[in-house]
Amino acid sequence: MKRELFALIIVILILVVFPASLFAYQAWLTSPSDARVIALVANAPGNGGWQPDAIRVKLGERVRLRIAAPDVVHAFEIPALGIKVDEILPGHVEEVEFTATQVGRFPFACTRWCSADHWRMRGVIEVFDPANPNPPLPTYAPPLFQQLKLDIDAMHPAQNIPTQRPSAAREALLNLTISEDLRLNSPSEVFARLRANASFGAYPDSDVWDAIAFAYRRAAGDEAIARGQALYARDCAACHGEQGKGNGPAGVKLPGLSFMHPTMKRGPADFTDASQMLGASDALLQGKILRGGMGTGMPEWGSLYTEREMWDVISFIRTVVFDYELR
Ligand code: HEC
Ligand SMILES: [Cu+2]
Repeated sequence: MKRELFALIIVILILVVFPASLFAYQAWLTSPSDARVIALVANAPGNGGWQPDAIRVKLGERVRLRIAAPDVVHAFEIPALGIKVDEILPGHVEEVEFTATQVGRFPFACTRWCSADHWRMRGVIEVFDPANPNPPLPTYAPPLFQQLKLDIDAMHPAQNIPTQRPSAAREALLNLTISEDLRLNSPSEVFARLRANASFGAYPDSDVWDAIAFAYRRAAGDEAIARGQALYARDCAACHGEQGKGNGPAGVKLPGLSFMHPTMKRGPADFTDASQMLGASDALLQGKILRGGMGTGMPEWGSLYTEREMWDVISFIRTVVFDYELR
C-alpha cells in the first residue's frame, strides 16, 4: 500500500509538477522585468497625435510598448515588423512586446479611422546598433514608375472609353486571349493595341473591353482582389468613398488635382471616372500610392505598405470600372 502511494506521488510529480515548473521557468525567462517599458499615447492628430512619434531602440533590446488612447478608439501597427494591436479603447491601456532584432527605421501607424486627419497619425521606431552607429544606407531598386520615367503628376486622360461597364463574366464566354502587359500599359492602350490586331477584327468594341476586364481580373486573381478590398475599406474609403466615387467624408476639404492643375476638381480621385482611370497603368497608380499626391492631400503609403499590398489595392480599385461580377 505504501509502495503504491509512493508510486502515485512519483507519477503526479512527473505528470503535473514537472511540466508546471517548466512552464513557470519559461514565463520567468520572458518576464516583463527585462523589457524596457515605453509609454506611448495615441491621440487623434488634432489632439497631438502619437506621443512620442519617434522612438529609438537599441539593437537586441526587448521593448514593451504600453499604449494608452485618451480621446477615441485607435489601433497600432508596425507593418514591417508584423506587430499590431487591433484596438485601443479610450481609458484602456494595451501592451505589446517585441525584441528589436534588426537595425532600421520602422514606421508605425494608427489603423483605425479616428478623425478626418487620421492618416497623419504615423510615427517611426528606429533601431540602432551602438557598436555601429552609422551603418551604410540600404539601397533599393527604384519603383516601377521611376524605371519607366512616368510623370505621375500629369493628367492621364484615356484615349478610348467604353460605352458600358466592361464585364469579365461576359468575356468568359468569348475566351479571347490577350498577351499585352497589363502592369505597364493603361487599359486604354491595351484596347488600342487589340483594336489594331487583325485577329480581333470581327469583335465589336464592347467585346474587346470585356476581354480586357477579364484579363485584368485573371492577372490579379480573386484572392489579391479580396485582400485589396480589405485594405481599401481600412485605409482609402474614408477619402475615396465606399463605392470609389471620391466622395468620402475625410476627403471633402482636400485640394485634390486643383492643387497642380487649377482647372481640375478638388477632392480625392473618383475611381468611377473611366476617362481618367482607363488612362492610367497599374505602374502609374502604384507611383501615386507609393509616393502620395504632393500637395493634393493624397497620403503616401510607400512607408507602410509592402509592394504586394500596393498591387492588391490597385487590383481592387480596378473593380470600380471593370465589372468582375464577384460575389
Ligand atoms: C486623406 C484622404 C485620402 C486617403 C486616405 C487616400 N487618398 Fe488617394 N487621393 C486623395 C486625393 C486628394 C487624391 C488626389 C486627387 C486625384 O488624383 O484625382 C488622391 C489620389 C489617388 C490616386 C491617383 C489617381 C489618379 O488618377 O492618378 C490613387 C491611385 C489613390 N489616390 C489611391 C488611394 C489608395 C489606394 C488609398 C488607400 C491606401 C488612398 N488613395 C487613400 C486622397 C486620399
Ligand atoms: Cu487613427
